[in-house]
Amino acid sequence: MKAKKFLLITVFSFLTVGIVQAGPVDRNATKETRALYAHLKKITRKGIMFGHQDDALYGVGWKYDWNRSDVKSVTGDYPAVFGWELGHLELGHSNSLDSVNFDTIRSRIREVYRQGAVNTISWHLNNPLGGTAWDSKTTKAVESVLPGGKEHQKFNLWLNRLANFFLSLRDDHGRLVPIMFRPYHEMTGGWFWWGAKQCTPKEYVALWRYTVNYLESKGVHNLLYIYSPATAPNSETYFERYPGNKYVDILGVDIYQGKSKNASEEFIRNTRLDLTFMVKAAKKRHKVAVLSEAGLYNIPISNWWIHVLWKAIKNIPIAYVLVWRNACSGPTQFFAPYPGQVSEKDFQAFKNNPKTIFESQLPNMYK
Ligand code: BMA
Repeated sequence: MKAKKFLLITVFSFLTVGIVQAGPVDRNATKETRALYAHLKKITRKGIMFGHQDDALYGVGWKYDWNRSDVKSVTGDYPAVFGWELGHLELGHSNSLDSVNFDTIRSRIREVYRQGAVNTISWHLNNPLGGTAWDSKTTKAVESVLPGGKEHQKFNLWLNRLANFFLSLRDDHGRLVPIMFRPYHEMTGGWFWWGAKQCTPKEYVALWRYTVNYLESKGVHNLLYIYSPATAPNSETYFERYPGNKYVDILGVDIYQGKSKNASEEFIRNTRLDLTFMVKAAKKRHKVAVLSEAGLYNIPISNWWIHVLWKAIKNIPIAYVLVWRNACSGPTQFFAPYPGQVSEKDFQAFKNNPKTIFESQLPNMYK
């Protein structure tokens, strides 16, 4: 009898630990956020979701039309993952650093959720010591926002604004919209004020943990946190600034194709290298791996989607790949094709690949 009881308790604790480990790091995450996390894990058996930054806001030659998207104009379907950017929200401005009104972003995020697709948010927040996210000459910015630092109070105000935005993302029933949040990205590079040349690993980890704890303390429970370094030569570099399994839900990486003669081969090699160790690490930690940003600037290679991108991710169980924005103004900058663009046909073939997932092919991600 005793032995039986012991066995039952052991099995039960084992199961509980398994369940706890498998859920989001925020133990109070909403039901829909938990469901999304479970689906992100499962979807890799079906294929890889396609994502596009700012897809529903503007594209090449247009902006703010409802129900318009360059990806949809080319393929007939929306991306499965929509990326958004919150830079300048921290300043209390009504427009983002890309001149998009935050109310517009909010309404599009709600619409994407209503349509059943997935939202992810990046944040190129200004340097607290002055200048933009790219103002990275100082090594004191991260230290300045941590407890005891001279910009700590200001930073709390910035985090309050961020928390309020996340808490304002609600569906028609008042339920919070789940978001994959990707703060302080590309920290292995040296171009942002939170980068590897700008702060110590200890400071970076403190910044990350402070942010997660702060948002949770404000009642924000609709986030999955993505850790997303820039291309890393190995797993040691990748994990050098890792905030820990209790603070990260998704392992991401940002990899762009460069301009060298063998850039396509290099892109395929680097991407497969990083994704392979990430997928292994994610499995061990009960987490998810994604290619959080990727792309070829202005896509001059007509068969890039099938011959380069697909080769870089094929047979690797990542939940999604997201390409960067198609800017409507300023110097031309696009990472997804638009009607007439040289890679249009190839992108249609990429869409028709049974292993890529666009919006209409998604299961219900929130149940
Ligand atoms: C960068 C560029 C910038 C933009 C920023 C945030 O990579 O696209 O033009 O302001 O992302 O969206």
